[in-house]
This record gives sequence, C-alpha cells and structure tokens, in this order.
Amino acid sequence: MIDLQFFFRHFGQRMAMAVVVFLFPWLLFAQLSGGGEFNPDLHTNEQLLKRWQSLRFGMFVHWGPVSLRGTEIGWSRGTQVPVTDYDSLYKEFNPVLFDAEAWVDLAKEAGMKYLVFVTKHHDGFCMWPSAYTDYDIGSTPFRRDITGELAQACRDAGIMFGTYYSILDWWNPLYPGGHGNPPKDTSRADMKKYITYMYHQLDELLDRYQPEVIWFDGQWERYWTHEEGGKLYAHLRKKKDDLLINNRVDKGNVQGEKGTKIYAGDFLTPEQRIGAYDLQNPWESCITIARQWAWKPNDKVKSRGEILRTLALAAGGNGNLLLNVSPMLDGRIERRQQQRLREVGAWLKHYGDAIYGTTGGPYLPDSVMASTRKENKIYLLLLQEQKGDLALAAPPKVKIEEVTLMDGKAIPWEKKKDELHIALPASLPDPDVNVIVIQVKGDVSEIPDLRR
Ligand code: H79
Repeated sequence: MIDLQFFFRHFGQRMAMAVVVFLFPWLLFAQLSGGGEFNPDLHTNEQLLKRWQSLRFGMFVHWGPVSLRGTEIGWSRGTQVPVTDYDSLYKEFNPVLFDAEAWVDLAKEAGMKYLVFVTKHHDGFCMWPSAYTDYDIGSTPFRRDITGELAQACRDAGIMFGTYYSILDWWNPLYPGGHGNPPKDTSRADMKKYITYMYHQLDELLDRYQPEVIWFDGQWERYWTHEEGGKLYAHLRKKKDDLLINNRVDKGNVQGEKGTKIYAGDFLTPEQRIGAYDLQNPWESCITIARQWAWKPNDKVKSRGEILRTLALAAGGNGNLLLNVSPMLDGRIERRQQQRLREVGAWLKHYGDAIYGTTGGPYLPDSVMASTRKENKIYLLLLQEQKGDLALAAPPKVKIEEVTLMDGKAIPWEKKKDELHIALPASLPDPDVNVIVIQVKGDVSEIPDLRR
C-alpha cells in the first residue's frame, strides 16, 4: 500500500494532499495488472485473456450434496440445515444420472463457450477425489470423479474449462472462520496450515484438470490477507501461465467494479448484476438463471428476455456473462433451465455475431439499447420494443455504408448533422432483443464513447 504517513511526514500536509488528490483517480481506475503491487512483473496472459473475452458467454455450475436439501450451497449450513446433517449429506450423494457430456452439450446448445465448475464451495466439500481430505466425491456412494469427467467433456467439445474454489471453508477445522449455529469449534484452527492445504488442493486441481480459469471466492474474511492474495497469484501464475485468475484471489473490492494496480487478479467479478461499461478492465458478471446458486425446487427461472438483455448489456459493457445453472440431486439439469438455455442458444445462432468476439460500445449501454462493435460493424442491441425513428449520435469521422437487420435486410437511414436517424420497420423479428447492424467504411475500434 502507499504509505500516506510517509508523504505527510516528508512533504508536509499540503503537498501530500496534492499527491493524493492527483493519484486517487488513477488508483481507482488504473487497469488491473495481474500480479498487483507485490508482483509488478507478473502480468495477465494477454493472449488467453483476449480469447476468454471473445467467448463472452459461459456456464457456471453450482452443485453438490446440498442439492439433496434444495437449500443454498454453503450458506444453509448451520442455518436451514443443521451442521451435522449438512456435513453428512455426502454419504447419500449418488447422482446416478450425472452425464458430463450432456451438460457440455447443453452448454454448447446454449451458445456458451466456457464452463466454470464449483469444485469447493464455502461448505468445504470437494467435488474431485482429493488426496488431502476424505470430505470429497470419492467418499460418496457415487465415487466417480465428477470434476475429471467434466474437464474431459469440455476438452473434447472445445469448451474452455475453469474451476471455482472458495478460500474460506466453514467445514475445515484448520480454517478459523465459521458460519451459522452452533459456532465453529476453533480449537484446531491454524490459518498457516489451512493455507498449505489450499495450495496442495489448488496444485492438485491444476495438475490433474488443467483448468484455464481459476475462480476464487470467499476472500473477504479477515483471515485471508492482501499479502497472501499476492503470494497465491504468483504461485499459480508461475505454475501455469495459460491461466486466468479472478480478482477474488486478493482483497480488492468484492463486487469488483474498479480496477487498481494494487490488487492481484486478471478480471473483475461483479456478482448478480451487470458490470459497468469498461474498456480497460476485463470483467465478468456472474448471474443465476433462477434465484439460488444451488438447485432449489420450483425456483423462479428468469425469462428469455431477461437473460438475453443481461447478455446484451454485458457484451455492450465489454464484459462477459457467466450464467449459473444448478443441477438437481440426481445429476440432471431440470427441464425448465434446459429449455431456457436452448432458447438463448437459438437466439445466439442468429445474433451471435453481435456478441462473440466483439468489443463493447461505442454507445454507452442503458435500459433501451446496448451496442457492440467488430471490424467494420457496429451492432445495436435493442432491449425494448421500438419502432419508427431511432435517433442516435452519429459516430464521428466514419462513413456509414449501410444499416441492416441481422439477416442483411436493408433499413432506411439518414444522417442529419451529428445525428443518425434509422427508420425502424413497423415490427422487428425478435420478441425480446433485436439487432441492427451499422456497417461503416474502415474500422470501428477507435470510435469514442457515445451517448445515444
Ligand atoms: O458462489 C456464489 C455465492 O454462493 C458466493 N459467490 C457466488 C459466485 C457468495 N458467497 N457469499 N456471497 C456470495 C455473498 C452472500 C450473501 C448472501 Fe446471505 C447469502 C445473501 C443471502 C445469502 C448471508 C446469508 C448473508 C445474508 C444471508
């Protein structure tokens, strides 16, 4: 951290204030640098980052023995589900209908290009057979290596694979933090030993499954420090360079809206909301398809429109969307979630050019419209029903060649001074999100941010 006292002592108060005022916005808005202040020489793998950003849409999967109860993973331990009951659920966990290929096929049908699997949530249960604990899938009646089967199915299908790992662990007696009642017995707590356990497990995950993303969580408890975050980032990055590590490895803003060079991490992670438009800092919104992260019977599944608008707004803000699905206790993904995913996939089949491989903007996203761009095209993603004259700020210094629907059908347009007027047809083809393509001469990447 910057030592403010040092400035105050040596430069006097006024000078120090000037330095702080000058530096403050830079600190807040600086780009994530990978290793953070403790590892200034370690950088995000830019090539992998670019590839991951171009994928735009991934599947998050929260699942485990807790799905036998239908309550929230981690959080229901010691609240809705008594601790001893929760910690014994694994003895009954036998998801005989689990089929890794079926999940990955579904992700593909949904137009998702990567998958992040929860290998250890706050409840400490490990979804792979770990050599460092028996509280794992190997001790269930099912026994199969679910993480391994999924990693393989992803590899076979060309889907990027990632693993989620919670730093906090309410089950492990070595970890000092607990949740719910009765309070954790901390007589054996030893954070140093717990960190060793974590390193062993993370090495195991990397060596065995070769994930390209490690998605940390649970970093906010006081037992995890900024120093340890930097160390862990360095350890993982040195071990495997083709790896993206989310910002929750360190102690930056949990909701992760702002990039700073102080904290380690390769991308920001706004949770259950869409990230802010940001061309500097890579980000990914993680959002549930229903209300709960883990499966809940009759949970309210979001509508096609809500999911498509979320995806459009994420891409429009230059971010990714990691949409969470929650498999059932028998291993299947419920029909309602399947159906929703297939609807999204069908939309993407037609409109995917406006999402994959694009950059956000130049129009700043709002509730009416998001925009993306690629090569010589600007895509306007209309989030509400619209007809008649669509008036926009004309992109400066570029020559517009034509305006069309996604299928190439021309739409009349006119440029009047600084405004572009597009004459929308009386009805647009999609009930939720429509795309208008503005084709220009030359490249669209340098167009400055525009308000509609
Ligand atoms: O894995 C997912 C969540 O389980 C995890 N992060 C995502 C990716 C997460 N852990 N903590 N949080 C999110 C913040 C949680 C807040 C709440 Fe609650 C949990 C609100 C309601 C349940 C705890 C219990 C706080 C209030 C009640």
